[in-house]
Amino acid sequence: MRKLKLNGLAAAALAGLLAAGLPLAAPDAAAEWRGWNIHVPDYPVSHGMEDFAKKIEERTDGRLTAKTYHSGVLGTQPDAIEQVRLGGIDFAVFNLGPMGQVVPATNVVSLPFIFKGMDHMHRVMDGPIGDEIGAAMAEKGLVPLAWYDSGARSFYNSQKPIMTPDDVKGMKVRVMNNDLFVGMIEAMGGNATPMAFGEVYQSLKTGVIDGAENNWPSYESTNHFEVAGYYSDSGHLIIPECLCINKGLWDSLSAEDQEIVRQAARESAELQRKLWAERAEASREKVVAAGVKYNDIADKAAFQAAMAPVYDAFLEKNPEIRPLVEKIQATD
Ligand code: GTR
Repeated sequence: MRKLKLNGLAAAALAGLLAAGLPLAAPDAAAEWRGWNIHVPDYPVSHGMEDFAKKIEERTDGRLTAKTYHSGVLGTQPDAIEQVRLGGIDFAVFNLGPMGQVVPATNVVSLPFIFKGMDHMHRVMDGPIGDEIGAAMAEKGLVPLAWYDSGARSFYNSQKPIMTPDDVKGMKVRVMNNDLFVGMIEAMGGNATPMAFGEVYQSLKTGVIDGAENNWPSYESTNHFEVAGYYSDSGHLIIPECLCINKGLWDSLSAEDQEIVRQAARESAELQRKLWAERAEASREKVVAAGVKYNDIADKAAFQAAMAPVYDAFLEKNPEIRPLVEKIQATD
C-alpha cells in the first residue's frame, strides 16, 4: 500500500480523491498514475504534463495511463515532493527551488545569478551536470525524466520600484521553502517569509507581506500583479523544473516502457520550453497593459555583490557541493 503522509488541505484534498474511489496500491504501473501540478490548467507546465500523459497512453496502447491534478489540489510543493518520494503521488513537475531541502545537490541551481541566462542553464542541465543533479535526486526516490523551463525570477511588491539591493531593506518578502532563499533576502536586509505558493495572493492583498519574486507567467497566472503592481527585473534566479516520477514505479517498468516514458517526457519538455518562451512574452505584455509599473535593472552587479555572502554561507555548510558550483561557473 502507498504510505500517505499529508496534512491540512493536502489531506483533505486526498481524502476527496479516496472518496472518489481512486486506488492506493503502489508501485502499480497498471493503475492510473496521479500527477501533481501546482499551476492552473492553462500554463506551459500544465500543457507539457498533459502532452506527456497523452503520449504514454497512446504509445503503450493504454497499458499505462496518467492523469494530472492541476492547481495544487494534491497539496503544497514541499508536501508533494515527499509524496512522490513515498509513492503517494506518482509523478510531478517540481521547481528545483524547494527540492534543495530534500536533495542538497539541487541547491546549486538555486544560487542567485549562478546561470548567465536561459541558454547557459540549458547547456548545464542538458549535459553531464544535469545528469549529476538528476542522479542525486534519484538517490532520494525521485527520478527526473526531463527538465522544464521556469524563466528568470524577479522581485515584485506593492510599494515601490526596486532599483538597488538597498530598496529591499525592511521589506517583507515571500520566498519558496528553502533556507537558501531566506539567506538571499536577509543578505539585502529584507525580512524573508517562506510561504506556500497558494497563500501569496491573499498575503499580498492583506499586507502580511510586501512582495515576492517570480517569473512573468507565474506573476500573471496567479493575479499577483493585481495586488503587487511594481515588477523590477532583477532576474536573480533561473531555476529549472523537473518532470519526475517515483523511483519504485520507475524501477517496476520494463526497459521498453521506460524508453517510451522517457521519450514522451523529453518531447513534452520540448513543447513546454516552446510554450514557455511564448507565455513569458504574453504574460509580460498582459500585466504591463493592466498597469503594472515595470523597471529594468540593466546593471545587476550591485545585486550580485549583495548576494556574495549567500554563496559563502552555502559553501561553508555544503563543502561537498563546491565542485558542482565550480563546474557550472566554468561552463560557457
Ligand atoms: C513558480 C514555479 C512553481 C512554484 C512557484 C513558487 O515559478 O513554477 O513550481 O515553485 O513558482 O514560487 O512557489
